[in-house]
Amino acid sequence: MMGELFSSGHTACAGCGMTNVIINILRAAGPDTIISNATSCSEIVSSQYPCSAWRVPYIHVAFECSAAVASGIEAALKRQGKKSNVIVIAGDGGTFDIGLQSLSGMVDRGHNVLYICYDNECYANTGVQRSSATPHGAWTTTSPYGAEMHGNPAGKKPIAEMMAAQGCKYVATSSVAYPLDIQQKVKKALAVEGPKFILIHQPCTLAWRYPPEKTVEIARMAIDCGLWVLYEIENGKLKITRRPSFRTGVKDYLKAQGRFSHLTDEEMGKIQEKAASDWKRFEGLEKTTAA
Ligand SMILES: Cc1ncc(C[n+]2csc(CCOP(=O)(O)OP(=O)(O)O)c2C)c(N)n1
Repeated sequence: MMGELFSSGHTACAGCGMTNVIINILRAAGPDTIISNATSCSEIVSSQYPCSAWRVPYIHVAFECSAAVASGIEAALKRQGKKSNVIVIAGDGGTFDIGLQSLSGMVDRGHNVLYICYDNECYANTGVQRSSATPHGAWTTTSPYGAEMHGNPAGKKPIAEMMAAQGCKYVATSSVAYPLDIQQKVKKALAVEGPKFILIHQPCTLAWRYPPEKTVEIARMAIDCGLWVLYEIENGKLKITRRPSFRTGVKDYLKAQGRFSHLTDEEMGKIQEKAASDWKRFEGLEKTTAA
């Protein structure tokens, strides 16, 4: 018995959610899978020469080309008459920012590849810089707080909706808090022919500044307060896959993390308002696209 396809012995931080994300991706995908992995925490902790935590074929590629390399792998397999799951795993920096053009090219050419971004809302591996996935108001080393700035002045890029708009056959959001949700969505995506995209929320103990044992709790809070919405978009139809109870307030979620500790009540109130209007928008999209 080999155990997990992503082995223990990697060098991730205590409490890192990303390794659980990968374990659950591979539980769903199985051994007939080829991984193209962008430079990120997931690569640094899993493939330090001469060791590897990967028990499936794996290639580490430059930050900006994970989707381009996966496209080439898929095209080569097709030419040889072979079929394996081809999956990209990349962080938010490698997806929302630096790998965006190669991801968009992959979707444009219609490759049969599943692109998965684990979203820890910053460039974690290089010491916590802001990415275009960093939420509004969050501290990072490049969005500090002081006289000039009060955390990240921008908001999150709507990458999943952008991928749906560009024509991905299957788009979903998921979270490290719900391993079966990850597995179901990965299985569903792999059954669809063409480009597909999954965005998985993954709290980072180091960057978000909370105790390592709280990763799953924080991830659940994000969903329950409405700041992280779980949904699928298939053939242009959006379906919310988990409805929050709203027993957690946005303020509870923000106050549980050091990266938001500088926010005033007024700033937190604005984030609450934005969460409420986003939730309304998703509910509206669910109704109108189902029609
Ligand atoms: C073109 C390029 N720019 C910058 C870097 C330096 N770099 C390596 S990993 C990394 C951070 C990756 O962030 P993200 O994709 O969000 O993944 P995470 O580290 O959070 O897992 C950076 C900036 C690089 N390797 N290549």
